[in-house]
Formats: sequence, structure tokens, C-alpha cells
Amino acid sequence: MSELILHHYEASPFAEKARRVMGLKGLAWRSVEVPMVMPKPDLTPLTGGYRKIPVLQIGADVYCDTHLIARELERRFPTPSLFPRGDTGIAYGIGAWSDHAFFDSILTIVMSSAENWEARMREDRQSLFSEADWEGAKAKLAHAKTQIRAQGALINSQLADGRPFLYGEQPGFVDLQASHMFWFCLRNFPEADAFFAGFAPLLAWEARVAALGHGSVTPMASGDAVDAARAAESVTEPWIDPDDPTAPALGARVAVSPDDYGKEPAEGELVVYGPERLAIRIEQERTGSIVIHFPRLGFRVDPLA
Ligand SMILES: N[C@@H](CCC(=O)N[C@@H](CS)C(=O)NCC(=O)O)C(=O)O
Repeated sequence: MSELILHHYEASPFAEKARRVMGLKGLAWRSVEVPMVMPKPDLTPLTGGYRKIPVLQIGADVYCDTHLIARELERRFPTPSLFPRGDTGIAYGIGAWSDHAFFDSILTIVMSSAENWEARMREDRQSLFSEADWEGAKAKLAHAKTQIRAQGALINSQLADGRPFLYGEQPGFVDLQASHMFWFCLRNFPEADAFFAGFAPLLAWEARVAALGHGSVTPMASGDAVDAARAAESVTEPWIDPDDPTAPALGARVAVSPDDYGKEPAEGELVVYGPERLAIRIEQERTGSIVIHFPRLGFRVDPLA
């Protein structure tokens, strides 16, 4: 199998979730550092234009979004499992809580200081989160802070019986789906001690999850990752869900885009369309023929003429 290449940057909570998946599974991987703002000249050729990180590349297959990265790593490296209690549905589902509800409060706090950012970063993030309420962030700040403590209370109460991880003795994806947002708060917000005051089980749990580590990491130049895609062939088997009345035909030209923010579409020929996954093939000089994968949840597929 081709080596695992994670395209990411250090400060990202979503990237931290993916790094922790690597850690839980004890995987060896190559680390490609991606710029925090556009352009990302060695990432977007691999993703068809999707701009977010983290992105996992395995040869000529490129997996976008932490949800699908976890799914693919579980498929290829089933032991140790991300789902020791068999919670394969709910553990993915709670991303709707952490990556949206919890993240929204964090984003409000971050946005409220935007006037102090470098202009390039401010413009980039205002275009990324173009539907967010930048003008109103300051007015929402106090409320957002109260929500961070309330989110902490959810996890703290789950751990109140002394269990080390959310579902018991063993760590799983559910822990990684929750812990990355606390990781972000603890390292970025000076008030984090106040947000989580008295929540000793929560803080001990986050330290325990962090101690799972990131696996074994070796840096890689971004241009080498593009070369690795061109040198490889996709291992993806085409599959269109025969029971899904919304399914376009195999090979149909489509645009795939996130339905929340950073909606830059990736356009290509449909290769996979199922309830859990989507994939498109693109062909271009720099990468050759590659297959780009997305979760179905949270991504839209629009036919192209
Ligand atoms: N749903 C995505 C969210 C990823 C995401 O929002 N990543 C942020 C970094 S924390 C990002 O890529 N921001 C835009 C950028 O860096 O250009 C996932 O789970 O991977």
C-alpha cells in the first residue's frame, strides 16, 4: 500500500482530530504542512479545489474531511478499532455536535477579535465563513463563552463515574470527535481555566486522549506528495448505490461541495455514490488520474452539463 500522507497544519482542531486517529491506531504517516490561507498550490490540485484541511492522501486516492478520513483508516487498519463498543453510527453522528454546535461558539469567540488580525488572514477567513455574522460577533461573545462551559459540562458528566474514556475503558472515535474542540480551547483561550473550572474529569480525559499521541510522523514536501499521486493508481472500485433514487449515473460529471462553509466545489466524473461516501475522478497533468473522496453527510452533489 502507498504511504499515508496527511495534508494539514498544526493549529487546526480538525487536523488534531485526524492526528489523534493516527495515534489511536499507532500508524506511521508523512506530514505535509499546508498554508493556513489561500492559495494552497500543492493541495487544491489533489482535492479538485476543496480548500479545507485535513486531507488524507494514499497514492492516487485523496480523502477529504475528518469523517471520511476516519472511515477510510478504519477500513484499511481495522485494529485497534475506532469503535471498541460497536458505536459506528453514533460516533460519526456526534460530529454534528462538536464540529458544528460547539465549533460555532468557538468561532464566535475567534471572530470577535478579527480586527486585530493581519488583513490577509481576516479577508481569507471572511471569505471562508462568508455566511457567519462577523459584524455581530462581539455582541454574541458573552453568550458564546457561557456555551463553552456548558459544552464542557456534557463531557464532564459523562465521565463522572470515573471511566477513563467516554464509552468506558477503551478510547474510540467518540473521544476524538469530542476532544479536539477542548484541545483548541485549552491552547488558545486565556479564559480556558475559567471555562472548565471544577471539571477535573474533563481535563484529565483531554490529557488522556492527548497521550494517545499522533502515531509516527515524518515530514514530507508538498511537491513530493503531488508526485506520489502521479506515480500511483487509484485502488477505488466504482460503485453507485442501486437503491438510491437520487444517484446520478456512473461517470456523470458532477460538482461536489461542502454544505456548510468553504464551499469551493470539486468537479469530476462520479465514481462512488453511496449513503456513506462519494468519490469523483479527475485527470490533469500535475497529478495524472486521481480519485477524490468525500463523506456523503454534509456534502452536496450537483450535476454538471
Ligand atoms: N468538516 C471538515 C472541517 C475542516 C475544517 O474546517 N478545517 C479548517 C481548519 S480547522 C480549514 O480547513 N479552514 C480553511 C483553511 O485552512 O483554509 C472536517 O471535518 O475535516
